Amino acid sequence: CGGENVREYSAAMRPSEQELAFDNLPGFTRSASHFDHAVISVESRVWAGQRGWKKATTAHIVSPARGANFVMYLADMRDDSSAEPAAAGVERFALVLTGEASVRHGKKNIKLGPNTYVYFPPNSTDVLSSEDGAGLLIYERVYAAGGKPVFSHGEVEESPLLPTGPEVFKLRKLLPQTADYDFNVHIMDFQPGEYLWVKEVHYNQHGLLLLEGKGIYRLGDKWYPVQAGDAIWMAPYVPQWYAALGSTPTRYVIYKDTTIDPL
Ligand code: UGY
Ligand code: MN
Repeated sequence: CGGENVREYSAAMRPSEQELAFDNLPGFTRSASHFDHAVISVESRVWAGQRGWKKATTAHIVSPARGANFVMYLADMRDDSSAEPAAAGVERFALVLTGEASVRHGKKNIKLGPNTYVYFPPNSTDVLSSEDGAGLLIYERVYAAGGKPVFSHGEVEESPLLPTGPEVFKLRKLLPQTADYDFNVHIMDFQPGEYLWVKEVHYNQHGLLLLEGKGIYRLGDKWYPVQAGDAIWMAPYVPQWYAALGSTPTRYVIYKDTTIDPL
């Protein structure tokens, strides 16, 4: 035996030498879709053009097509791209993930670098653009609160930390907590080993993007390993719980509808 006919089966003994990675397994994905939740992991993004977005593509993650009262999508703005205002009656929130965007608001030209956000109230005519490209997370919903929400923008890190009762995670809310707003956007930070104290079940809906770190998300009776870049849809009343794992902190951004009487 031996010579040219030697045939070794090293995949079982030395998988890394064969570039065998769990992520590259053909057809394998952690993405999952159920009536009350979905995991849309990084490898499942589908980019397409969208009306109103010039020199940009978008990847939708959540929309009313799955029963949500909002849309959540990523926008990949290339050089000299722009976004027309949202449709009449629709409010829009954008978090800058990468690059730089700008907003012309009245006479002001506002620059928005990574980790900044902007909120456009319904019927805003402000145009969002990018000279050199930007990656954005966008939430939109048909405004339903009957108040007077106003244009705002800011830096995530400058938003104050809020009390969280028995919870250990750090919490920021990027929109004012008044009845003028029908949703808020929370930024939540966990150290490795920290987890949600409340095993939450609530009427509110969520659209979540994991920005940093990794851990386990429990949704209904399923347990999902998740990492930075993954997104999650949570329908009303889905049991939800998270534990941050690994050696680096978790940060996620999460949409939560508010102030509407559930009846
Ligand atoms: O505010 C919330 O409902 C939030 N703590 N939920 C979550 O992180 N799944
Ligand atoms: Mn929740």
